[in-house]
Amino acid sequence: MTNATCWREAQRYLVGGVNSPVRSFRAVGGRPFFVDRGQGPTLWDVEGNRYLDYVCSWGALILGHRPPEVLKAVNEALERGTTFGTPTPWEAELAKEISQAVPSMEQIRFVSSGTEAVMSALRLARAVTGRNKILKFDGAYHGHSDALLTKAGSGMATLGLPAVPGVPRQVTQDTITIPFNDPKAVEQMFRRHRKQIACVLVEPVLANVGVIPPAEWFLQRLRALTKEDRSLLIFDEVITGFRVAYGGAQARFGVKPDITLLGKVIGGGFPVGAYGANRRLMQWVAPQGPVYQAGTLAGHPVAMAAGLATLRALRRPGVYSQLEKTGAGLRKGLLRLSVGMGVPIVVNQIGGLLSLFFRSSTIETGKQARASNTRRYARYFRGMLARGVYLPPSAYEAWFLSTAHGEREIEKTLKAHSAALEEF
Ligand code: KE4
Repeated sequence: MTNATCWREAQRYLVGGVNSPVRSFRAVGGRPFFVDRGQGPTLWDVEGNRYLDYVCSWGALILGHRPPEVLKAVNEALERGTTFGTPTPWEAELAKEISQAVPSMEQIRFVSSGTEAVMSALRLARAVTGRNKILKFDGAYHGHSDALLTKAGSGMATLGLPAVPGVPRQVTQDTITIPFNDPKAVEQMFRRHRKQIACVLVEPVLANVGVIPPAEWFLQRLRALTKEDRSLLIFDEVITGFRVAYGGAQARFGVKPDITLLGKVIGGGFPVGAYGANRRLMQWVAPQGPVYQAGTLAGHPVAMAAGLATLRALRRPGVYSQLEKTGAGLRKGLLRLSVGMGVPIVVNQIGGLLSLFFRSSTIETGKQARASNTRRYARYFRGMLARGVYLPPSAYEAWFLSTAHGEREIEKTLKAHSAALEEF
């Protein structure tokens, strides 16, 4: 079995050879490799080639591949069965663990993806407020539900899709998109659409157009404006949740949203999403209330076990300071080497989340990120891959570090970085 034969088969039976567009290498050239297995920070493809993994399943694997405590929990769960379609104790156990870490999530509903969490939360916000307008930010990506497929990040930015056919205008006409970190735009929108906005949906750290942390005032201002306007503030923490701090971005920045969305890390490598809020809001969700939302495998027992084992491992002292130290060390090394070689780059980093842009001035908005040199990123990506370092195959995706990335991995990355830039 070779990467080439796998790719031929994949293209025959799977659209574009992939099950999610951003995996297609379309934006960076070449074709994807096919993974045979992973361990810690490393992937091996079907030909035995080894890669240092900075994608980590798009952020889900914060403990790296096959962490022993997660494997143990999953195997124990499998001894009892796979899925039962009934309540199990583990759903409430994981919900309790999350709620203790993220107190704004008094009550939680598990779903099977981040997209489902987002679309359910929007439905809830519109029901509770009786309003329809959604305010979101240019470059953010909140999954692929119709109302949000306008000026989105991630795969839409990667493939340069400004809008998506098949999404009726009527569905997106109530979605307002403004620049992230832009004080005037936010104030203006709340004036123009006073008492019409159901919710502000924000990635508290933009991570789908590259990584862009919030300006000092940004999240606090959104909180104040939504309170005043009686609209709801929704933090999409599918990426930042349990990544930038154990309590997520809301803990790190001290701003409490009305509704929080989670995914990735809380599933420990299995398909899980979640939305949660205070009891008053969540009581609107069926079967308690009229806002219908459901899912065959929601709260999947094996996924709950994997998520619980992951969060318990993340609770250990020093985990986040280690991620911060590794992330900051990598950023410093990348910048130092690039300056020495006269190749201007920007590296935005927060905790174990970072991205590298080929651009000389700072990047604080989606527009500035999109003005970075993506052709250079594509060449850099190929140069790094040829040296066994697998970066996200898109200039608009984040690099995800895991607790399995240590000194040795940073050294290998910086060595490859130097050699790849030599070729510029
Ligand atoms: P999923 O439906 O892909 O589980 O989650 C959607 C989603 C929601 N909110 C945020 C902030 C997200 O980043 C995502 C999904 N993230 C992308 C990576 N940037 C998923 C990768 C992919 O689409 O294959």
